[in-house]
Amino acid sequence: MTFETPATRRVLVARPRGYCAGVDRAVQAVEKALELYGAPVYVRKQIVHNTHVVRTLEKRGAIFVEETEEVPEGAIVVFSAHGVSPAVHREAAERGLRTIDATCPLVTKVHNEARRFASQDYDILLIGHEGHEEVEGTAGEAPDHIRLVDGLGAVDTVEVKDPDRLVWLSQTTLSVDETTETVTRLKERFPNLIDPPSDDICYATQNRQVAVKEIAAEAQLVIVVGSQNSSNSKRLVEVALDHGADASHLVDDASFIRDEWLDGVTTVGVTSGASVPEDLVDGVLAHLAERGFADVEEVESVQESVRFALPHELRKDLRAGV
Ligand code: 0O3
Ligand code: SF4
Repeated sequence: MTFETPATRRVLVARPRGYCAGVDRAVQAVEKALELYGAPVYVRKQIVHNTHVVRTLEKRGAIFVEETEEVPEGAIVVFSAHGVSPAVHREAAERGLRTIDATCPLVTKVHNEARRFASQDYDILLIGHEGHEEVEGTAGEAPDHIRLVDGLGAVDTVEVKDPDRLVWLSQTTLSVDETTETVTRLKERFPNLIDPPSDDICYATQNRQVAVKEIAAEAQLVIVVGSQNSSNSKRLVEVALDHGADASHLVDDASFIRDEWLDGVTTVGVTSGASVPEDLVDGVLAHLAERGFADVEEVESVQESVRFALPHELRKDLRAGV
């Protein structure tokens, strides 16, 4: 097959993109656990929402399960980056499992906020997606106090105990703009609603959205690398479409790119979600280069330097040379 290659065909790659500090830590936690204790290491739910990451870890000996009851008594289980409710910790303890908690520290921060506000008898409006693991984990910290607000549509229907003792919190991977709008509408309905002490939408989510806005303004097509169940990756597609891209698609890897998407396109934007290994982006760039998009420019909008230490359970055993 031959492809038309006008000199103007170019690719703008967003930076920052790909792995955030919480994902890096969680994936490393499984890798280190496999090195330290040997296979199998059980992981409750996908460690991060990326099919390639899960497949790669499976090949190394990780076994992914839905619930802790599937883990043999006494075995090691890693909790995913999205966090778990206290009930899951209790179940694991009852079964005598050895746990490694790979919950991102920025998700743990939201759990702590939920517990604190609940202990002060606030009702908590948790903005997030129903059924998402992070929302289930956070809601499990204070089930009697948390009311889920899944998008703008829920603003008018959510019920609260006391509208004057009300705070909002959110999932870490939402659209910043959409959440701002949801909060504005919630405040119209509940004027005494208070804000969380700090942003719950994390630095990585925010930065990837800022970066994709920049490339979307100049690209007709924005390709977002990420899996279909990755909330933050899906938000990047929406943000790209809202900020100038004519089309945007979420792809697990280069094999999902359809040639017709490139028809008439001169500038393609490329970015990736926080759970996406960089080699998948490299594959997309190679695929585009074969189709005449060899002029690649990286557009950096924010510099990132956040790093998190490995879960303490692992650090202890690494220090002891287990
Ligand atoms: O929460 P989301 O579906 O975006 O999850 P991913 O794709 O695994 O990305 C990492 C985010 C996370 C672990 C929770 O903030
Ligand atoms: Fe943590 Fe944010 Fe990454 Fe989620 S997206 S794992 S909250 S750094």
